[in-house]
Amino acid sequence: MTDFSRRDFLKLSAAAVGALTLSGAGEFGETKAGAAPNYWWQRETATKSSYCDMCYWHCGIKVEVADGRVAKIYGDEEDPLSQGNLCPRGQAGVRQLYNPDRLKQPLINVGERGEGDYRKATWSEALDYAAEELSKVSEEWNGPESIAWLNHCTSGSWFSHIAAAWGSPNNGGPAHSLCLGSREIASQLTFGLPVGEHMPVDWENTKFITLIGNHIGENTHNTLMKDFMGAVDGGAGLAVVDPRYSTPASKSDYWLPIKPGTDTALLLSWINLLIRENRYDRNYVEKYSTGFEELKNRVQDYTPEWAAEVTDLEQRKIKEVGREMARYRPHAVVPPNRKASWYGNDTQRLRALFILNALLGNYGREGGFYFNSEPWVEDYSFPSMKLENTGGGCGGGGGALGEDTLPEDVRERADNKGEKFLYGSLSEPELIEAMASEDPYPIKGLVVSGNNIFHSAPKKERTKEALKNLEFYMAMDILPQEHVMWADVVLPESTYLERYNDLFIGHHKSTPFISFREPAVDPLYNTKPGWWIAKELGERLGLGEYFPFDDFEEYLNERLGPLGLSVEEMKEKGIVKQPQLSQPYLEDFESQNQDPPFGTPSGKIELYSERLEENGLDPVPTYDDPEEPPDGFFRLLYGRSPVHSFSRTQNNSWLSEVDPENEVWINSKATEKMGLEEGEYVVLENQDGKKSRPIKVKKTERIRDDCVYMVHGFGHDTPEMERQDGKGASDIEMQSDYELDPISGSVGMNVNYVRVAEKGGSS
Ligand SMILES: Nc1nc2c(c(=O)[nH]1)N[C@H]1C(S)=C(S)[C@@H](COP(=O)(O)OP(=O)(O)OC[C@H]3O[C@@H](n4cnc5c(=O)[nH]c(N)nc54)[C@H](O)[C@@H]3O)O[C@H]1N2
Ligand SMILES: Nc1nc2c(c(=O)[nH]1)N[C@H]1C(S)=C(S)[C@@H](COP(=O)(O)OP(=O)(O)OC[C@H]3O[C@@H](n4cnc5c(=O)[nH]c(N)nc54)[C@H](O)[C@@H]3O)O[C@H]1N2
Ligand code: SF4
Ligand SMILES: [Mo]
Repeated sequence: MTDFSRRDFLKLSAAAVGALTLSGAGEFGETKAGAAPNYWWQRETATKSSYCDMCYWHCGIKVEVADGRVAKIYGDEEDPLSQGNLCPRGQAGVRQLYNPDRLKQPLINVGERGEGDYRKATWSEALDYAAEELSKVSEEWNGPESIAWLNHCTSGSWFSHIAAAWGSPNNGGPAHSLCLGSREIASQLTFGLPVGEHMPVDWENTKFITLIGNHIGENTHNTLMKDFMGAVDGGAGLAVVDPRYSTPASKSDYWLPIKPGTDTALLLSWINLLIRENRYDRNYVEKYSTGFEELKNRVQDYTPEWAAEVTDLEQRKIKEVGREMARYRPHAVVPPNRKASWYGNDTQRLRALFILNALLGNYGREGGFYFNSEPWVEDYSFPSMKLENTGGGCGGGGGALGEDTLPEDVRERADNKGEKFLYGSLSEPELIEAMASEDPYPIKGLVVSGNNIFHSAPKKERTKEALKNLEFYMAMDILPQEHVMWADVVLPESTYLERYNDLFIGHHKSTPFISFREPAVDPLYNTKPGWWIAKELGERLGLGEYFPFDDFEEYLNERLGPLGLSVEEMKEKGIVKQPQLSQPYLEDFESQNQDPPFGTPSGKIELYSERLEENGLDPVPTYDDPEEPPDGFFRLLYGRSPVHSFSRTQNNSWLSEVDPENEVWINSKATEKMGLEEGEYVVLENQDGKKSRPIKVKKTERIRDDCVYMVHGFGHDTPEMERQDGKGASDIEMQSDYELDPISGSVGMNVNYVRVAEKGGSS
């Protein structure tokens, strides 16, 4: 019997807001109803230590609490990442906590999947039911590999932990295949080292920067923006390669409005120019790299003259920028972008970018890339698990280049049937395809935590088919996002201001540090922290030995003990920097008679990759033209709003006020041809006839006329979250196609095209 439907859910939310306001915890209610005005000096105040979770940069924060309510969040001055400052999203964390639309209690689906008929449940009811259903799937199908785990939040690693302990290889998240996987694999292939979460660019010493895509300033990772602007303010030259006049392009000395998808040609032509004009760092290349002669032979034809034709850029500008790089080397750097998955040839594009950096002699040199110093923290000593914990968490998924060694009774991952790609962690869209097609084997259970599978993975319709094909689907989230309201069991997590999480282990140049999160306030509603939810579920699945701690302080104390630290001390400090012998540059290794730290088989920078050659792939990047948009269509490009994180903050009252909906950037010449006005609404249609929600036109000369652009994360279909429901359009709705990278398994979504199908509509 249906206890309550979507409509009731809305009513319930409204009632809950009312109740909350009365209890002083309403979204805007700062005082307790009925109480005398409560001035701040009369309040009981406390300062709590944590790190921000509004994005994965994880700036260290201090949280001011007054009478049990969070009053303000600010940057921890001791923290190398925030350095005392937060971006708008970081400050708006308080509105995530007091968002009236939050999930408030566990829910069990009582209708058809996707229709949103739920009944309220207690935690033990929901967890008993979930464990029973997951065990049934495992028994009736093919063991734990019949259940997939998709995680992308700070607590998600506990679900990956269950997957690893139980034995499901189908465990991962979006961070590899939809974000930085190809960049990480390319860096591993070339240098034998990852780029990692916090890109090790030596901004403070650089003299010339070339950004390819990489829209720093719209992509607002706190320290990255500061370091970048510090370099530009300090006089570093800047070239920006982007089909769009992006925020960094507006600060640049050279804007190269490249034809989308042709970047590898440009990079190869710079490699060609450095070699032909003998401007590369010969000593560095001889000393630290292998394969230079092969590289030289293979890039002979990729001249700037040729590239000018292919990329639609001025030959003069290509040459000038190439020569500027050479002039400033090794203090010239071409940082890789983070969202590296664009066109399906991404590992090779990033290989070209890293080879260019190597010719500039900048890797491990001042003003180029430094070597990271990770802090030393011991892992918790869990009993040995069936599989390695490969997935989830944040920013993860670099993907080792080693062989998979699965126990004999565990099947291969379902996402890489027939070894479609060579290396890399789980490819989320390929896993979803496997779930929908039951090929190579049926996956009948799915657990999603902190991953908006309807907004981050292309082919949304296919994702829906995959969900319909499941026997059991559970989601843990903080908001009733559309994909959450398809789940059979919905588990409401406490927000980051209400829970413990694991230590955050980071670095900023030569400063390795750990930061600590404690709950700033008690959880609101009937929500629970992710570690608790995973532990309770794990115990019910017979995996209790993998959660051998009673509470999270006990877990943290075991990790902190060897460092001479404790939870009590960390509550005070928040951040602990480790005095570690730091070797940011190659010369530091040389002065200590140590080999350079390149982790490739040759111990050198591999300009020519024998590993790729052995696998029938190009050992040196080559260039292929991208497919052209069909007649009358534009290529759809997408990026970030500076005040939103992906699709997760559109419902935040402060952030939605600043940026309530997205726009589609269309070149003014094209708008004139189509008779479109600035600010009018249009419906877009893609190459497969998929239509968007109405979106406002931004008429601009800041974009080429063969592509259009929109910010990702809008266009939600979520009646449960009124503030974001139907605002703007979703790029994912238009991304019904993708190209798979044969090296990393990442998926390029810049291969979708749109046209203006209709005028009118509204948001
Ligand atoms: N405010 C905010 N900041 C964020 C995030 C967020 O959600 N909000 N997300 C974070 C995450 S996880 C990521 S991965 C990063 C992503 O941020 P970046 O790594 O900077 O993303 P890119 O894909 O490089 O940037 C998109 C830019 O590439 C351009 N572009 C598109 N196609 C091409 C092309 O063919 N060639 C070239 N040269 N340029 C092209 C677009 O016009 C746009 O300016 O942002 C991070 N920072
Ligand atoms: N079309 C398109 N797709 C993309 C991208 C793009 O630019 N365009 N970008 C790609 C990139 S670079 C990335 S990194 C991925 C990001 O992929 P996702 O991580 O899936 O991105 P979000 O849209 O932020 O979804 C996060 C989900 O976690 C929930 N959530 C937020 N905080 C918490 C929490 O504390 N606990 C729990 N349990 N849940 C929480 C949110 O409500 C939301 O449902 O998307 C990728 N996919
Ligand atoms: S960059 Fe902004 S949202 Fe991200 S962790 Fe820092 S303050 Fe939070
Ligand atoms: Mo990302």
